[in-house]
Amino acid sequence: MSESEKLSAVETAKAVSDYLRGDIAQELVDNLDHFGKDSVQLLKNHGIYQQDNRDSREVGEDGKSARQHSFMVRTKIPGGALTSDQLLAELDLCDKFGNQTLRVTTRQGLQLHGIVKGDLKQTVARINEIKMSTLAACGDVERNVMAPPVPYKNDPVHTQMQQLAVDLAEHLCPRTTAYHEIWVEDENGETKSKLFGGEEIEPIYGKVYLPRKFKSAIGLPGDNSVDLYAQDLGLMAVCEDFEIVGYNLLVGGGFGVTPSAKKTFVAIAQPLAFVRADQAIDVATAIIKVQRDFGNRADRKVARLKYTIVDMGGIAAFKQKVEEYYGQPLDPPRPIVVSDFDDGMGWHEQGDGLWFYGLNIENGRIHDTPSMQLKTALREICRELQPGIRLTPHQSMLFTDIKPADKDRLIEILRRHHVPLSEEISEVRRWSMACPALPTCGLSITESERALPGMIDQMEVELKRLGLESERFTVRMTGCPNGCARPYNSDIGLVGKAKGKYTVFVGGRRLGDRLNFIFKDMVPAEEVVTTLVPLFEFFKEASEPDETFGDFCYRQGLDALLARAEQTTGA
Ligand code: SRM
Repeated sequence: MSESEKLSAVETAKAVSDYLRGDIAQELVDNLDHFGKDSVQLLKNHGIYQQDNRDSREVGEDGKSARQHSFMVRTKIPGGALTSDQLLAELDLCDKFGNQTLRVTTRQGLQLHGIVKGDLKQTVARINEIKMSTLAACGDVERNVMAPPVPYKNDPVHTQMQQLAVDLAEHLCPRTTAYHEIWVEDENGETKSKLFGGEEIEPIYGKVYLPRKFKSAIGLPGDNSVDLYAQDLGLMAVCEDFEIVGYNLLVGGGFGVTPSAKKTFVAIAQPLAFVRADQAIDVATAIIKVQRDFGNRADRKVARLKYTIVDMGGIAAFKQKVEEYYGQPLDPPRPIVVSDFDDGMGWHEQGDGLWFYGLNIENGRIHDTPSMQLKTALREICRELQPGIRLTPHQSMLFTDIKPADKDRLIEILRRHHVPLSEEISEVRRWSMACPALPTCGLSITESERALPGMIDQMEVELKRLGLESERFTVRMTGCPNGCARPYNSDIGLVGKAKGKYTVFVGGRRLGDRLNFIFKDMVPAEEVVTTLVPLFEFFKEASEPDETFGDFCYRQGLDALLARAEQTTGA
């Protein structure tokens, strides 16, 4: 960083925070319903976001909007694996302290919303009591490490990937004791959790942690459900004789972008090197240390790894620096390409005599409504059948280790609570995702989770009319351009641009290894589906055998798609 560049405010807050302590403990017990500016930033590293319900913002007498603050609490769950008891405890927390909903995130985590400040300590302490953690679920650190959730046991591959997610997450977890002091210790200084150690130093991060968030995922060429190409660091397993021999490392993916700031961009990760399985954690650590030392600490908009790679002169120069930090040259990446995506929905034999069932959860939201009691059904399943739980990177859930004799019972519980079975929902709904957006997200420009289901209803009608209902393509929506539902590599991406208006992207694909492109901008919500219909019709007429919708749009290119749309609408 040049002398003239000033550190960003977040950097200064971290530097003087004494390893993420700041004034959080003092402010936690003051009589305000919110935290001060610096604490709000530091809290993210503790897995906590200060928010307010934007639906109920009131305008005060001074003309300024008055906010009632509450908090989002995110639990980091490597590989999305948890127990029935842990899920039950999170469900209890959402009822006791939250807004009665629990949300499966796009990174296999869980989010509670609507926690008021006075209940934060009890909430976080309880999460630690059940041997989970919110530490580093957000913030300028390694975030939740993803891994394919499907629990196949026929060979060691899936178990090894899950284990690496746990090991990497543990290795890269901040070591500060601030988290425990603030959230977990009781009045006698006793801690209820034994999960994290008590070293005061941060051997990997140092005093100011990373310049920005850092995201890693482990995947397979045959199962890129974790979206390896959207990660700062993707580890693509290379298998021989049904064993993982190593990983192709992909670096510099990232989907955050500010359309008005030309210096920002969306990026698909690029291949860096092949590493043996036993080198993976050390090389990942070297990559993180390079980002720690060379990432931009003056401008957070361009501080992710994708920008560091460009600033360093490209992938070759970056690799050289990683080799220097690792202490050895790295092999070139192996020539493998991604070939599939396993969302795990429906019934599958695990390979050990037991079964798993993948339940699609629309946009990850677990709640009870008058027409569907998903939360109650999950409680009954967890209490009675005690399955293992895996959260998927597609905001859904797998019930694992089900005995053959319990399969009918699981389905009966779901049916009795009117929960749609994965086999009964349309392909377009199954492959859709939306971020929370309004009312909780402070960054959202327009609706997402509350808007997408209605658009999917309309798409279902159109796709059925055209006989395209069995086509598999991803539809991902976000309420702003930050990319939380990974809309930039999907077949169809709908990105909030202004209130009630979306940028429509097409031409990505389920495999996740290609960016889509803008088809139309500033499309009003009510016209999104009608904007897409001419493309569905074109696809129906002119696609090649086995061509996906995204591949078709990509092959045709923007001009042909626009020409077709004009022909149809006369626009
Ligand atoms: Fe995200 C910020 C929700 C996955 C890119 N994201 C936010 C915040 C915390 C808003 C904020 O900063 O105040 C959102 C909280 C809203 C709420 O009410 O819950 C939020 N992001 C989410 C979740 C919950 C969306 C979901 O539907 O599940 C996901 C939580 C995952 C987890 O468990 O950790 C989530 N966010 C993502 C992803 C997808 C991924 O990681 O695979 C991305 C794109 C990939 C990437 O990071 O490049 C993503 N979120 C962002 C960004 C843009 C980052 C950037 O490089 O510019 C922000 C804004 C920021 O960091 O400044 C953001």
